[in-house]
Amino acid sequence: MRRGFFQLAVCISLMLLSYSAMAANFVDELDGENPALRESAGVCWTNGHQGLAACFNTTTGYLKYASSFFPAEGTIGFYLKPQGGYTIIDTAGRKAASAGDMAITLLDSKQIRFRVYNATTKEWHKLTSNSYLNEEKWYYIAVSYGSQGMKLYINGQQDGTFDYEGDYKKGRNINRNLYMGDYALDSYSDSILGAVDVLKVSAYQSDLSVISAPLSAPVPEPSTFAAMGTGIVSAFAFMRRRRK
Ligand SMILES: [Ca+2]
Repeated sequence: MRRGFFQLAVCISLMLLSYSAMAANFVDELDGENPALRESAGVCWTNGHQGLAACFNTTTGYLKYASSFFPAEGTIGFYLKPQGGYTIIDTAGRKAASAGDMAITLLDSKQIRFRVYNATTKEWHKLTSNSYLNEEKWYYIAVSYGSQGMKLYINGQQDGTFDYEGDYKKGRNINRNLYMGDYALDSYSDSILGAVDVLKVSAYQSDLSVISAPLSAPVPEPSTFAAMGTGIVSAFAFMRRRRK
């Protein structure tokens, strides 16, 4: 009896420990200007997935986060309502890549591409979504990177095919700032167009608390119920896949 209680206590402690280890270590709700958190230029604010969202209606708008927000390995997630443009997140800028720099972009085909640069082979490791996104619809995008390799998730489901996988190299430039929208330091203006909401960053790879964000939206729109249904179906599909 006492031994059983002890085992239960150990079990609960381990669960709590693993839960705290899974917690995302940085969340930006993107509910408006916040100079203490990040710099902003040319960004508008609109009704978001949760509260407000950052909107990008020119190719020069950006939000800039200090390099401390960009872990050497981990998971990054955010809601995206895509309309066009190119750069969603960039740490290097065009033609200035070095080890570990990464970018998340929206292709003309409305596929998501996640790239990490290998300075040894001078190649970008490119992982491109098999899903094609629709405009005016919210998606939850997450990427994981580090020693376990690169992974891409759309609405909680792993997605993507490598155009070039090669020898993935862990690590990054410690001093790289993280830009959302246009990378302001290069000579290109190529921000995504559309809206981004709730940026989550975790120093843990494949962090479930970042990958499996709920799709339910508090914004009362008829399409919300369809999105919730899709989210629930996705969650079940995800759980079924996890069990295998
Ligand atoms: Ca928000």
